[in-house]
Amino acid sequence: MKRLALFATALAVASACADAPADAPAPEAAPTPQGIYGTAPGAFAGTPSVITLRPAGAAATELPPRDNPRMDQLGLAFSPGLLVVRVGETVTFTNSETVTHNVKLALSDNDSTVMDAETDPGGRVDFLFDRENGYEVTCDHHPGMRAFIYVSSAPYATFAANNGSFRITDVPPGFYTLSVWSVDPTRRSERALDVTGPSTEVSLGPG
Ligand SMILES: [Cu+2]
Repeated sequence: MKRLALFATALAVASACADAPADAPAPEAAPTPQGIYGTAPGAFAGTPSVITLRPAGAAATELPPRDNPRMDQLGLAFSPGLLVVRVGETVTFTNSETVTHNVKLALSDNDSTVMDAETDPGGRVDFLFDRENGYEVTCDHHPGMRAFIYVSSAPYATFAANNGSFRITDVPPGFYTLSVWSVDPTRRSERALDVTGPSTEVSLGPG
């Protein structure tokens, strides 16, 4: 009798293993990204898309003041190579090496030059950005030196990765307008976005 009972128990266990995968530990799921994330059109001519988010409606978002953003010239390169600036901010361009550089700022949309200044070794030049747009940054002396600045009036703005993926964090729930800006005007778009929780996925198309 005892042997039979043992056998029955073993059978029950075997069958439980075979048809009850719910007991097996679930494979490790990737954590859901926090914030607003997704894909936008990829980089165009080497410049990634810019994603901006502004509250829909009249309520303006107060942005805390911050120190002037800075872009340095070092090692025959601009650093950082991509910079987001708020409308009304002044950017300080510095030259941290022993060769003379130049900072030329041109509006991305029509290539008009808004600043063209020499930066001596150890020197600096400031520029106040009062107009929302993309700006090509180059140095007359070194054609390989390039950077890009996007000036935004939105409280949230970020460059996407070259493949278009992006993420914006710390966005309170509410109604927003999400915009994609690209050097290529045909890739620009705008859509309404209702943020209801800590994680919102958005597909803005390959463009
Ligand atoms: Cu230079």
